[in-house]
Amino acid sequence: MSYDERTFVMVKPDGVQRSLIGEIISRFEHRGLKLVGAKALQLDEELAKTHYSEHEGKPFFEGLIDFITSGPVFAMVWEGKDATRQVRRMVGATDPAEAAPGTIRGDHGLDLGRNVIHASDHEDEGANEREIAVFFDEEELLDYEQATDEWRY
Ligand code: RTP
Ligand code: MG
Repeated sequence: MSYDERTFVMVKPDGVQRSLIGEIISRFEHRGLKLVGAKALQLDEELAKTHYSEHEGKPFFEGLIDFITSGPVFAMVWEGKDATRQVRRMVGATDPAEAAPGTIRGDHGLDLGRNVIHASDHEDEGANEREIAVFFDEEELLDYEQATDEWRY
């Protein structure tokens, strides 16, 4: 298992409007993951459709694109042991109404269409690397040691 696996995370427009960026960053920091890239941006329709291309043609697709382009998002790359799977566990089930309390969605939402955060799917092989490449150039990502690394692993 790789200790420097990277995964893509994005606070959705509802999370930005509800001032949850700091709360979400704190959770990943406390878990022991390392932030290697971050930026605030406004998705246009083209970028939104590229990001969610797997859902093209589904009944919720147009609504999803409208929502994700409705305001700024906060995109991040987090690094650590088993990062993709561990972040998804922390994010919780897709529908916040079903997400376990203690997860980000389970603690911060009630509605499927307003679920605060996106994270790469660990069951979709390579989704993390593909999504990172959609949002970040390689030179925007950091490779650095933290003095506390040896206290994590
Ligand atoms: P995400 O990609 O946003 O992290 O969410 P996810 O993996 O948990 O769920 P996914 O199946 O990839 O769905 C993407 C987003 O589409 C909306 N959705 N609506 N109305 C519906 O049946 C439905 N299903 C999915 C959700 O906002 C979900 O996050
Ligand atoms: Mg998904």
